[in-house]
Amino acid sequence: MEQQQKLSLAYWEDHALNTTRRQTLKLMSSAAFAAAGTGLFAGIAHAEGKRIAMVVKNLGNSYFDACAKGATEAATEVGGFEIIYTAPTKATAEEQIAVIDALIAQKVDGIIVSSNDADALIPVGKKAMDRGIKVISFDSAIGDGGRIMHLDASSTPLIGAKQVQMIAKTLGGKGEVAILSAASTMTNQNSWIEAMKEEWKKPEYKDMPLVATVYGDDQDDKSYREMEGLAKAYPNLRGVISPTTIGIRAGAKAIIDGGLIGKVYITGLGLPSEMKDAVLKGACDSFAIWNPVDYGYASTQIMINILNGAEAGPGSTVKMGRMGETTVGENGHAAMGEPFTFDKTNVEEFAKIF
Ligand code: RAM
Repeated sequence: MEQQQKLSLAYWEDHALNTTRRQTLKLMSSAAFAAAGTGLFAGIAHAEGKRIAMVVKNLGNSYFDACAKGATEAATEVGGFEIIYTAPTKATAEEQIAVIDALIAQKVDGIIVSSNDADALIPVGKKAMDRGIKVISFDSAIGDGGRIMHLDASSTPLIGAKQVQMIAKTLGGKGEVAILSAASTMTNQNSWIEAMKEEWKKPEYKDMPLVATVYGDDQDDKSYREMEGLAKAYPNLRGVISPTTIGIRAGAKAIIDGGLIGKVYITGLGLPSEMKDAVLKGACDSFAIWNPVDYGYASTQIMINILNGAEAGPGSTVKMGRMGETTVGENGHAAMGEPFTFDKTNVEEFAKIF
């Protein structure tokens, strides 16, 4: 069985920013976590059970593999539900719609989606719901009308502001900064970038201009090349914010390979297991993320409750199992918790976990 441990609150007060009780990471043992594997896999099957599909942006992303691990944990905990973890090979709306269409044909009971395009997925989400399939989104939202509700990992203004604050701290508030995002259609990255720009309006960032925003499409090779391109196009570049686990790890590698350590620093949203080397080598001073296992778990608990008859429209309070409960706002969005910050004081410890 998976072994779970809770870090003490005191630890987090010492090592993480914005710690609250709700934020305390529920940690999985490294062995249990490794079992998530990569790519497509199905969770625990229950012959008589209901089927919940988790459709993520693309395959081969350890962040989503961790979310799927949490989904399986929730299904196992409750019993009577099977998780189908699936995604297109490329993070495009077109391929994702084809995956969802196939799930509709298979008459699954529920679909949890991290969307590659908020608007493009509304019709297929609606089609699924018209056929009695419950649809929610998590991570990257489907627009209104294409899902019952959306679970954000955390508050969007907080995630955006935190990333600007991290790079400002590293650079002492001075120097050119660029954003290396995922795909230009992705709802979550776009709303975080908007929130970053809000934070950026504050006078303390006047000597830290945003010079460019580029897109690596959540592909390692494209993100790496975009980082190389930024360094060439902006010789005075000092910082990069990458609000994607794929972008930040590829960008950090390009900084290391390009001999840019000490000249250009990257921050953003990353997995400790993928960012450990970059932090220890000095390409990244600090970065943030929530626990993706908890996130997949919380989303699946919500779906299970919906399948069991719970309301999840604006104004309702939805239950997330061991993650507590959250309230759905007028826009159909609810949030799970708050992100954690990692740096050289804690990255090695958490790299063993996710
Ligand atoms: C990547 C994906 C995902 C995002 C994380 C932070 O894995 O783009 O949607 O939430 O980064």
